[in-house]
Amino acid sequence: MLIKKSAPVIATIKESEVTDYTHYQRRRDFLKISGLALGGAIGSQLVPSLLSAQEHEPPDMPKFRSSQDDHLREQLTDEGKVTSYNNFYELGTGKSDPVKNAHLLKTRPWTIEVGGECDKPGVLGIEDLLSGFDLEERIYRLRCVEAWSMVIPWIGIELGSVLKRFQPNSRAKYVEFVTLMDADNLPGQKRQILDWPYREGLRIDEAMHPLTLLSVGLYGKVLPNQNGAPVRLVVPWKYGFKSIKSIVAIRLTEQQPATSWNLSAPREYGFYANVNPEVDHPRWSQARERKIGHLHKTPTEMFNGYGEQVASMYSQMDLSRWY
Ligand SMILES: Nc1nc2c(c(=O)[nH]1)N[C@H]1C(S)=C(S)[C@@H](COP(=O)(O)O)O[C@H]1N2
Ligand SMILES: [Mo]
Repeated sequence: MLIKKSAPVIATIKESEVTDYTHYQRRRDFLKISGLALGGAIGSQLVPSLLSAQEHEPPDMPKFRSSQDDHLREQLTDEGKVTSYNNFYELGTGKSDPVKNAHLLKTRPWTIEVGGECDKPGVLGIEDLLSGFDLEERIYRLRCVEAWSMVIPWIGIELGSVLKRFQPNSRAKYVEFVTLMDADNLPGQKRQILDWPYREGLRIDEAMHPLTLLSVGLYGKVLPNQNGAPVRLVVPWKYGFKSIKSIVAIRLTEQQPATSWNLSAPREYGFYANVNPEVDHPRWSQARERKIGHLHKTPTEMFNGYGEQVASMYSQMDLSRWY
């Protein structure tokens, strides 16, 4: 009878539409929910409250194409670590602050304003992004400038395919990204930790590179708030601070945009910030990194291991120098 009471919850799961992986995840979610119902013996009262809570939450992750990268899949960082050890200064500077304060980030309604040097500027609603593009899973290494790393199964869309819809013109040499500004709700923005809102940028060829992702999910699910919901950038060959979270604006520009970390400490955080074991941060070495969940440090790879795909973009740069 428990199953019957929970039926409205199951009804949202269209098994024929999801990959094996999301099926597995949703089954786990369903078991969690029915476990809850069992615990609170007054199941009939619990179900309506669960449903009304769901109305205010983002929808389930739509269908996506799974990654075939079995090699990286074997190295995945635990989901619990990916979603509880975070850098998201708007939600606090401690690693466990973002998950604690995640509820303070309001992700609906959500739009991304796309403008600047393009022929078709416009506004992209998060629902259009989720339904109007092919979603795919990409398992990427993420290397933070603080010398730790993770392996994360993102779900997203190539940024280039999104940008093309807005028809960048010939003056578009760079792309600027801006995070939500909401000092009333985001505790970090009440303090002058950074020059808010958080801003990042890429050169246009980096933005159009097929590895560059706009991510809307991870581990088969909608992106958790602490990881930058509802949409964040992922640029796997660059230090993690380039992968800006909770994006509300994208602007195509002729000049290199100012970026938050570069503004706050220009000697420590460059615009390019390509992962480079040979160029140390002024205050620590970048030669090795700590993979979260592993005991020993491992050597850092040039371009975080993506050199084969991206090195040609930097053939004019002296890679022993800092950028
Ligand atoms: N808006 C915003 N984006 C951000 C940050 C931030 O503080 N604010 N931190 C960055 C840093 S330093 C890293 S390492 C990654 C961390 O992403 P994760 O918490 O999903 O692992 O997000 C990046 N994007
Ligand atoms: Mo970082």
